[in-house]
Amino acid sequence: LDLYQDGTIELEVKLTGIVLTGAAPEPPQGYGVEVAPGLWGPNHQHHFCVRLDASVDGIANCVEEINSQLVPEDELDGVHGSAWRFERRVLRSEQEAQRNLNTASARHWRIINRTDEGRHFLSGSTGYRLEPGETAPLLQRPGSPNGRRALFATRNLWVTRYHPNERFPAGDYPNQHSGGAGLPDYAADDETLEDTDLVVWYSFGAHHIVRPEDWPVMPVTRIGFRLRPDGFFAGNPALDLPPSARHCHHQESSGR
Ligand SMILES: [Cu+2]
Repeated sequence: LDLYQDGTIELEVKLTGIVLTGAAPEPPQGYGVEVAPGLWGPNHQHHFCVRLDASVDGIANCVEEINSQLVPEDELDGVHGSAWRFERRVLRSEQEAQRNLNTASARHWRIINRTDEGRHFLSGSTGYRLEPGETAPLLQRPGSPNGRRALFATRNLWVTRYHPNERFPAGDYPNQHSGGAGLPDYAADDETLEDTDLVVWYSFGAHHIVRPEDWPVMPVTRIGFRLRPDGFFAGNPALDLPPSARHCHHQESSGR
């Protein structure tokens, strides 16, 4: 986890280690890749879910979704066809706040404080943007044991009302329930999510079709996401930083 001088918070998951292998003269077609003579690495995925106990300017928060679209042709004033606009929509309840990425509309989310307690520098509400990174869809049959237990990974974004005992996206005992524990259970009562104490859950995954280069030990693959100030500061917060210590030293030693 890194906090940068422009207010960006980045979570980086780094995957490395030794891939599991099987021994066969040839890997089964489509299920794996040969990594060394007679040795193959099977297809697999790595799924993560991060619990973000959000507080933007206090606990009265909302999460909104932002989608961008081309302006319909019949609304166009100009002739260039390049006009596009975004729409923001507050996710109002726990059932509504189960969302997936959509690259076609550059979808992302924003944790906001629109109450009077929030600082309002400009016309918008105070906010922090959840900026997705690379991810992979969960490939498990919905009714299968894994599919029922890993329901958290079927949505990139979940938002739930804060409850101190709701801490684990796959439930307290991920491998020992028959399905539906964790996030689906937390969201089942469909509590409202407007201007209240929220928990934002972000699920993302790494899709691993093994490469020969992942053998005998895998170089690091990175996945993750960023939280970036979006209406949180009145301008670029990195403009008034003091000069670096190295720069100061140089000025002193050169007598300037
Ligand atoms: Cu892997």
